[in-house]
Amino acid sequence: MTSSLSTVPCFIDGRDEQGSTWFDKIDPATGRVNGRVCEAGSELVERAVSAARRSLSGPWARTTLAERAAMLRRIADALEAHIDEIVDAEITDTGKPITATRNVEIPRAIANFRAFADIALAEEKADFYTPLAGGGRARNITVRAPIGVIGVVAPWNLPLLLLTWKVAPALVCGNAVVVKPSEHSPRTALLLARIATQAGLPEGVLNIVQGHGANAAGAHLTAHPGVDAITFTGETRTGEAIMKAASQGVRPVSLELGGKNAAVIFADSDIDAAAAGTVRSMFDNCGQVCLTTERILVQRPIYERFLESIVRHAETAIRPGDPRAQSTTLGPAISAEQRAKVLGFYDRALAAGASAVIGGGALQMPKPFNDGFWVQPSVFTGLPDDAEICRKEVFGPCAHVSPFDDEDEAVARVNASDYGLASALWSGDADRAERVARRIQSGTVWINCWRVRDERAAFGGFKKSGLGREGGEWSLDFYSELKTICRAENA
Ligand code: NAD
Ligand code: 6OD
Repeated sequence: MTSSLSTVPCFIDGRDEQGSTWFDKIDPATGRVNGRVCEAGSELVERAVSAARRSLSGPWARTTLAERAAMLRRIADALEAHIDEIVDAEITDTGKPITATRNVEIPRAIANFRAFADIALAEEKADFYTPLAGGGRARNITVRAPIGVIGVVAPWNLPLLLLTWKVAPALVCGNAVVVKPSEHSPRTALLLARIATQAGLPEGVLNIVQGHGANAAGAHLTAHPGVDAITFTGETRTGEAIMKAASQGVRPVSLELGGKNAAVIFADSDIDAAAAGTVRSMFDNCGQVCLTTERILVQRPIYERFLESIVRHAETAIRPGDPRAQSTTLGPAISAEQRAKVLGFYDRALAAGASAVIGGGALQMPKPFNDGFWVQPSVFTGLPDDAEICRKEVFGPCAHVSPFDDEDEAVARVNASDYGLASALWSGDADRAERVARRIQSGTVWINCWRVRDERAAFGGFKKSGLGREGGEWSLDFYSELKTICRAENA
């Protein structure tokens, strides 16, 4: 496959499509332009939605579940055959370190296709008989029907992983899809569509419209009446706009939104393991994971020891550098705006009286990375829970640490948030950890671990962290309509 990815077109009806408007793509690691991306206007979005609609009366509409599951497996195999190119494209867009991208993120993005093939095939269908008054019986079977055209609006932080998490279940349910990747991470979506088409996915079943969100490609797609359901991952404020758009035509919407995730470290925990896990949960992907820990509550007797352990682990874990070097563990923020946003939080926290235990500012890098969007991983202490940095999502590599005294206080403080996406509890007492986990208002609670993910588990958020659940059968529920077929049979 030739991929001149210095220009990134849309992909519609089985082929690359170029519009007349383009924007520059900036390499976050260097701050330099590294490509041009097509900005889809309403006309290209219209063509993509029409192509998706047409594909639903072609061969794709006649596929069986087993055939679609086999198609997903072929796509996974084909992606694997192109993994180096995909990894390179993801790094070119985001500046992520190669080790995590090559060993975790892209393999997990590919695994989504196999996982949802398995999940859909394993599902039991309801099949039962109803006795009829005049004798005989009726057989009821409940089957899944595709919804139609699914609009997927995706973020930049885990571009291919979060995109295939939606595209794979949508396809296995028999839908056609139009994806709007983030303007910051257009390349791997294009590669996915090209590779899936080469692997045999019929034309028009998977379309990519590139471009921006508000008043642009994202808004055109979500407003388009030919889109039957919308699934979105991104900021809570954008989620509100998407929900408004979905209300036109009363269309189903799934929202995976922001978080202000807490870690609670009990005095009976393994301090070293808790500190190592918490450092990872703060700084992986430069803190740009919706599940990132941004609030840490430490039980008072171990507060100082835990802070010391965090500093020790951070010293060895944080290795900023060339994203393509095997030793690098920290990449840049995604954009100049994101860096400015993160540094603004740091500055206001320090001005409000916070102490920076580590970091607290911009990260100066040597050439050729000196103009990239680097920030220091940072740990703050000393502020009350109503301080901005303890309440608002930063989406950067930082957290605020404070002490707590007992279980009730920890639960109340974790739950006193507008968000409820994920939490992590660290404790040596399994009963206590599970008791606390049940009281915490978040979609996922990890105990003595962080971001252990299984595609079969329900995933989503309480409160402003989202609407609905995806993962396992919950994804199938969103991407299909349940239909009961009831047939009378003679006695
Ligand atoms: P974002 O909301 O700025 O953008 C996400 C996508 O929405 C992009 O493709 C963007 O172009 C598009 N968009 C923006 N405005 C739009 C509009 N008015 N109409 C249609 N589309 C629009 O989010 P982001 O900055 O890309 O991602 C970071 C945010 O996403 C953080 O808040 C993070 O917590 C959240 N996130 C949540 C999850 C989750 O699973 N809950 C996962 C990843 C990221
Ligand atoms: O790891 C995953 O499967 C997942 N859905 C992560 C979401 C991260 C949000 O940024």
